Amino acid sequence: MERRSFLMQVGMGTLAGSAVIAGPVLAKANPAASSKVASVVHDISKLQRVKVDLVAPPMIHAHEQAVGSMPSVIEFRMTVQEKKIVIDDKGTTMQAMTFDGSMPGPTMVVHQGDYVELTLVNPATNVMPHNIDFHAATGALGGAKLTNVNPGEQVTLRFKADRSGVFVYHCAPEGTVAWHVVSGMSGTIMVLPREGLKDAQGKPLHYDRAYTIGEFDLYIPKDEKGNYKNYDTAAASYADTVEVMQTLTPTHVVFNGKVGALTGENALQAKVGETVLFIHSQANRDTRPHLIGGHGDWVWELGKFDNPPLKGLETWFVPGGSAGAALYTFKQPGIYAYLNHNLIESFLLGAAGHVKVEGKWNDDLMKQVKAPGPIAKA
Ligand SMILES: [Cu+2]
Repeated sequence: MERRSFLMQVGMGTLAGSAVIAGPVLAKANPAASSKVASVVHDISKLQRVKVDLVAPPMIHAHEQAVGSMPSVIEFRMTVQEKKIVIDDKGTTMQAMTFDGSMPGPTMVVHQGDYVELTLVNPATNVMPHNIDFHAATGALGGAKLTNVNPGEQVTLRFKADRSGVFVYHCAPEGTVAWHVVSGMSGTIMVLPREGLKDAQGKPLHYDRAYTIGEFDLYIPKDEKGNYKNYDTAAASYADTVEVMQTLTPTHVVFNGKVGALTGENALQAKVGETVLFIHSQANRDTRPHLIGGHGDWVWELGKFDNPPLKGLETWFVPGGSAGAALYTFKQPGIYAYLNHNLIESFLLGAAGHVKVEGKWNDDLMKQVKAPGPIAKA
C-alpha cells in the first residue's frame, strides 16, 4: 500500500501528506534539546502557528515524530457535545458528555516546548457548564479554572507543554467532576520529545501507526426489575447515576465509548513488521492493558517520556488519572485481543478490543506441530 493511502486509512492523511508519520526518526537524538527549548521564554507573537484538525479516536491526527528546536503555537478547537449514546449491543443508553462527540475526546499531539492553544466551545444546545483540566499543563487546576464555559460560550486557553509524555485531559466543573468524567469527558494529549521517542539506551524509536484507546468505567442505573434505565436528559440521570457511582462497581467497563467499539469490523489494523504505538488512558480508575499473543516491546507505563521505557512487558499498569504508552512491532498475522487483563472487566464488562494484523505467518515463532486428534500412547 502506498504511504498516502496507508495514512488515510489510519486517519493521518489530513495534512496533505506533509506532516506525516515519518519513517526512521529524522533528527539526531539529543536528550537535552527538549527540556532546553521548554525552559526558554519565547516571544509568542513571533512563533509559527499551526492549526490542527483533530480526528476521532482510535485515530490520531497527522504529526511529525521528530522536529526542530524552534517551538510552535499549536491551535486546536474542541466542541463539547452532550448526547445520548448506546453503550452495548443490548441497546443500553447513557446520557454522555463528550469532547468533540467521541469517548475519549480526540488525542492532541505536540512537541515539548510547543504552546498549546485550545479553543473550547460549549454550544447553546448544551445544558451544562464545562471546562478542561490538562494534566500536561501547569497552574490554575490544569487550566480548569480559566476555561469554565456556559452553554453558548467559548474560551481560549494557552499553555506551554513543558514536559513530555502522554497525559490525560478531562472536564472538571466544580462539584460534579466525577460525574462529567464517568460520563465521557476525558481524552489525551501526547507531548513528544522534540527529537522523537527513545529507547532505554537513548536510541531513536519510531512508530508506523498510532492508536488511542480510552477506557471508561460506566455506572448505569437499573429499575426495580433490574433493567437499565433510559433517561431523556443528563440532568434527569444525575441522582441515580451518582448513587451507582458510589458503589464503586461499574456496570460497564468499555474502550472508546461502548462495548465492541474496537472489535470485529472496528478492529485496529496493522501489518507484520509495523511498529504500533498504543496510547491507553483511564481518567478515573486503574487498568492493566495486555495484548494477547503479543507484548509491549517498549512501555512507558506511567506515560512520561523523560523516563526510560520498560522492555518486553506482558501486561502494564495504568493508574486512574493517567495515560500510558506502549510500542509493539507485530511479528505474526492474525487477530490479537487488546484488553484490560482484569478478565471480568474485559470479557464480562466490555474492556476489550481487537488488532487485525496482516502478513505472513512465521513457523519459527509458533507452529501447531500436530493437529488435535485421538490420544495416542506416549
Ligand atoms: Cu463537562
